[in-house]
Amino acid sequence: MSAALSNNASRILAVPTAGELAGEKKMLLAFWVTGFLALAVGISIGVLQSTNYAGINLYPYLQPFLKSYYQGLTMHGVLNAYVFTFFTISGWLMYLPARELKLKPNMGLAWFTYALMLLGTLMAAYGMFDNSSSVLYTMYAPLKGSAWFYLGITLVVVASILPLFVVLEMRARWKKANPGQLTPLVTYMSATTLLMWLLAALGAGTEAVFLLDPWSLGIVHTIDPLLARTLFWWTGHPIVYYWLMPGYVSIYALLPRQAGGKLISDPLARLAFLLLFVFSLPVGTHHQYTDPGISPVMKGIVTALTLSVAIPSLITAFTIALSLEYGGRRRGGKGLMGWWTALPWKDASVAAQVLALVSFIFGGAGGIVNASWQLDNVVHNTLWIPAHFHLTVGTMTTLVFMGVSFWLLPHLTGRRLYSPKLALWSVWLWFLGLMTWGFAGHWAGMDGVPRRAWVSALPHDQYLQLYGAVHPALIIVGIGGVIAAVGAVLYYIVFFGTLFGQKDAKAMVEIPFTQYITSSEGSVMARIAEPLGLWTLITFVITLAVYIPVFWPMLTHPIHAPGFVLW
Ligand code: HAS
Ligand code: CU
Repeated sequence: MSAALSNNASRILAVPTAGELAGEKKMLLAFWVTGFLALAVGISIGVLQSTNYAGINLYPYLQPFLKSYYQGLTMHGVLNAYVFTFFTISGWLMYLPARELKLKPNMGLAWFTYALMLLGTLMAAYGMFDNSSSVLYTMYAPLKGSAWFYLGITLVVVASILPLFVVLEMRARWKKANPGQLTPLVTYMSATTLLMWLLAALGAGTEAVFLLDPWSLGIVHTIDPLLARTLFWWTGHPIVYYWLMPGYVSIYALLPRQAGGKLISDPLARLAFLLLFVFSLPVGTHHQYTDPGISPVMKGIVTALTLSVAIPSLITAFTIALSLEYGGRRRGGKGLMGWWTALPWKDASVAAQVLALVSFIFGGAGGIVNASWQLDNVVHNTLWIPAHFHLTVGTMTTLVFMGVSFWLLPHLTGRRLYSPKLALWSVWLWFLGLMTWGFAGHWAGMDGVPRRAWVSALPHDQYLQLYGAVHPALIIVGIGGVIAAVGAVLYYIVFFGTLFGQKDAKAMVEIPFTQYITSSEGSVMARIAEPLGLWTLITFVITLAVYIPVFWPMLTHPIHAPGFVLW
């Protein structure tokens, strides 16, 4: 009887064979290598932007590859913020649940996602490299790019939704074989992230399919800039949590074990993810506090809602600080802060993730300033904003993923990590570079230095006349960028050194899934958080309740603007 049951269970489950496991590893490797290659190009261009602010104009030396600062900035934003994140996150959120549930994912769909994303990336890259689409990564109409660019981005976004179906299908299979049980934590986190992203992508998806694509193809001749921007920010805010939450997956579910301890509470982790899901969606218009055409009442409501979205990150700060303290004390740390120094700082993977958390304290604090409508008026469209996001997506996504790659690449390839020492150096330099950049960028922003400005192209006396008073801050911005770039060079030496390095049987490290001090067994919170379909519906209704009053005046008073090509 029990043999029959277990046969039945394993038939429902479709447990992967060793060969199939190797195939899954290949799939994730393809996603990560492609994502990190895009990041390498993006980072190289980033250095030029930092030196631009320091007053050094390197663009004339880069003809014919880069025509302008704006072309470079578009590539930097698209490659880092979209291509790098979409590839790495898609692979990561399919592979980890598969390993946690010990199930075979739908590999056909996984590879189709990869192929579609690659096709979209190549199309968008063509539109950027031929300098037809220097519209920056926010794609604000009526700046007009080429159809290659918009159609490419459309495909990339569509592809990024598909991993959701891979994860939901595995979850359903697992639930069928384990009736009444709660979804295991990593799968829960992955599914919430991807469901959030499904709702989030509706905004930019609608903008692309109904506004940008037909306009760039010449099917329609004008565009509504306000409607386009508002649809963009429907997605453009929650996308930052789509970047954050996969990093949090590692921070909650893996880092505590890597640090020698356990996660303090599984139900709290679920609560944090659930709140991120619900609160991320309705607040996109906080990027439009200075836009006309949106009522001040809605801006006030969105301010309050945006401050709420900080709550799950504050929960994370305390839960993770305690989990790290537990790990540090188990490793012999004594006294008030002895646990901190007792953490395994020589392990580059741990160091990267803990340093990312440290910088996120400042990134998050800046976010709370931005969220506050009146304060945002001081910093909006200044260098403060890039400083904010380099201390968030530049760390909580990028630095965490760099840290993850130090165990993941050996795990996927069976090769030894190339030079753990260099890995540690790369992490510290990236951290120091971004912290320096972040500090100086916030400073310059408060003094009114605009973001997205080719300031180094000004005649030098004019540059000094305009920005001389903040020149020290701008020079530090340049230095920060260069330090981070040196860190990146070391990182890629380790990255490729590992990919082409020595095979090592011991390098097949296991995934460091953590244990919990408080598990979700018997937790009312975990039960409430479990029905993801219901939570998706609730989130969608709340989002519509906030957005219908925002869109209504735009739809009843449309704007018809012709396109501009300013470069
Ligand atoms: Fe943001 C603009 C508000 C978080 C990214 N944001 C941006 C842009 C990007 C971005 C890319 O309300 C620019 C878009 C553009 O190009 O125009 N942001 C927030 C708020 C948060 C926030 C309230 N942002 C992020 C994250 C991002 C990101 C995360 C990427 C991943 N942001 C805004 C607003 C704007 C904005 C406005 C528009 C501004 C404008 O004028 O255009 C919150 O989610 C932040 C909450 C975070 C915290 C920090 C918690 C700390 C933790 C670390 C704990 C440390 C430990 C280590 C455990 C409250 C979790 C132990 C250490 C010990 C010492 C013990
Ligand atoms: Cu936002």
